Amino acid sequence: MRPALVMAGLSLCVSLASQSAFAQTPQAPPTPEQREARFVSADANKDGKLDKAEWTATLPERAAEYADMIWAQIDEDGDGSVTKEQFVAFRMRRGG
Ligand SMILES: [Ca+2]
Repeated sequence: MRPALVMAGLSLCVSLASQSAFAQTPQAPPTPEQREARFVSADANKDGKLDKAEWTATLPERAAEYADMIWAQIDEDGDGSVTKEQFVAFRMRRGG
């Protein structure tokens, strides 16, 4: 293998290693604006509310088993959908 290629490979390894270290660094909690952006992107039919199906579609697979429990906390009044204000307030309480 040519030295230049070895150096390129090494720098790629270092770059990947530092990216993975960065990924493990705890992230700052999202800002209210980021929480609102999550709501807007999850609101598939753009009616200004999230229903459980829209919200569940945003969950990682590992969280699906907790969906009912978490949804009950988000949809505090139990009307089957949440407003942006309810969603952001929930995320602020949860810190995520
Ligand atoms: Ca909606």
